[in-house]
Amino acid sequence: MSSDNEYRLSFATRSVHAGYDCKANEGSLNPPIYMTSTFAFDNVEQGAGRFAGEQQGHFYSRISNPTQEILEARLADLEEGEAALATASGMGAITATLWTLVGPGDQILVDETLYGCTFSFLEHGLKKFGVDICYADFTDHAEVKAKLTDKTKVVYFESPVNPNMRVIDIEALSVLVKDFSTSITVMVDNTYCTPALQRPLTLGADIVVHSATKYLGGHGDLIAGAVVGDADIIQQIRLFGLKDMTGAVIAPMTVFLILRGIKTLQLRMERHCHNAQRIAEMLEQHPAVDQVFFPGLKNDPWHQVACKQMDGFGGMIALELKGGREAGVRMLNRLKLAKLAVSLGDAETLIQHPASMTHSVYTPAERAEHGITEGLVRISVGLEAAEDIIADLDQALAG
Ligand code: 3LM
Repeated sequence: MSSDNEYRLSFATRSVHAGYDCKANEGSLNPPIYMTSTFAFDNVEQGAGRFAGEQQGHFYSRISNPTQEILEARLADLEEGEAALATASGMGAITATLWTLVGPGDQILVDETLYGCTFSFLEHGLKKFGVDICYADFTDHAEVKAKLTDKTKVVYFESPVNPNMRVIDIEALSVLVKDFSTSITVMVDNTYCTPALQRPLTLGADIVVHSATKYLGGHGDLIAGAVVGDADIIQQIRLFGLKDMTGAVIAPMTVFLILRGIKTLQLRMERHCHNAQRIAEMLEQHPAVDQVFFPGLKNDPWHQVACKQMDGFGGMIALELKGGREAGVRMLNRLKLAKLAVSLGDAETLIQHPASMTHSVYTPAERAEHGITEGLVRISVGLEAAEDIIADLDQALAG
């Protein structure tokens, strides 16, 4: 079904149909998996034309592949962007994009808290190549404004932020940056929300990146990523960041699994949101819990911003126990149903300790500076019955 009908189909419908026409594929309800590295040309002229970008058509699967093309069309549609690029991992998406956008002497302004490997890529990777990495608290707009310079090429953040659940006002930030300079690219990591809950491009951002390993795939059985934005920049990322710099190419079978996952994205996100709300409310009342970080709670500092830009509060919760790190470790070691594991967005509830796991690439001093406390516990609320997750957390907290 075409996604550019004049009548705009709903998100749930587009999640099932966008980008794929079964009539063009022998009626096959699900897309064919093109397991091929290369594509045969009719003649030299055609091959040369494809290499030169003068003729449409695939020529090598490091650049494009028909199965991948379907996922890219679906993601572009759901994020309301012009084009998308699927990659081998979320880090593949982030690195391919940043390698394309910046060079020596440029500055990237980022929020003070980032997923651990994103921080590591900037701090231990791009910095080595002469890119200046500057941090600001993106919930403080005056600070962001003060740190923009004529060297700033990219403004980058996650919302909600992994792992501490701050929520950054995407629209206000984008306006602020564009007022300073329209040539700065605003890049948002939308992994925690997915387009089912938040569409940064409609709020003024230029590029969205994803770890598709998480909610988009949704079943914990793959590693993948994606970038969405204007067609010309996506083409640049495909032909440089992906083709030449990272080679982070997604496999056709992985693409198939993500397309399957996305069909149930909205349904799953509704359940994740519902479960997380109940669990956050339970934790808020629990005597062993010091603080719960979840934007769906009325007294969460980011509740209003979240109401403005998100269609649901998501499935991620962070908390701090009264006994700090020691109490957190004790609780994690007592879990029975929830799995002690990194990653997020799976059917299974996953709980982890950011300071020693996902954010362990930060030194303790860097964690303190970047707003990641040592006792923080992160929950990716799964699709199990909320009461069963609550019972497990209750027994673990009783220890
Ligand atoms: C994690 N996160 O448990 P991949 N952007 C965000 C992410 O959370 C992640 C990536 C990008 C986790 C992975 S930690 C070893 C496990 C907001 C990944 C990177 O390359 O697909 O893993 O995405 O928080």
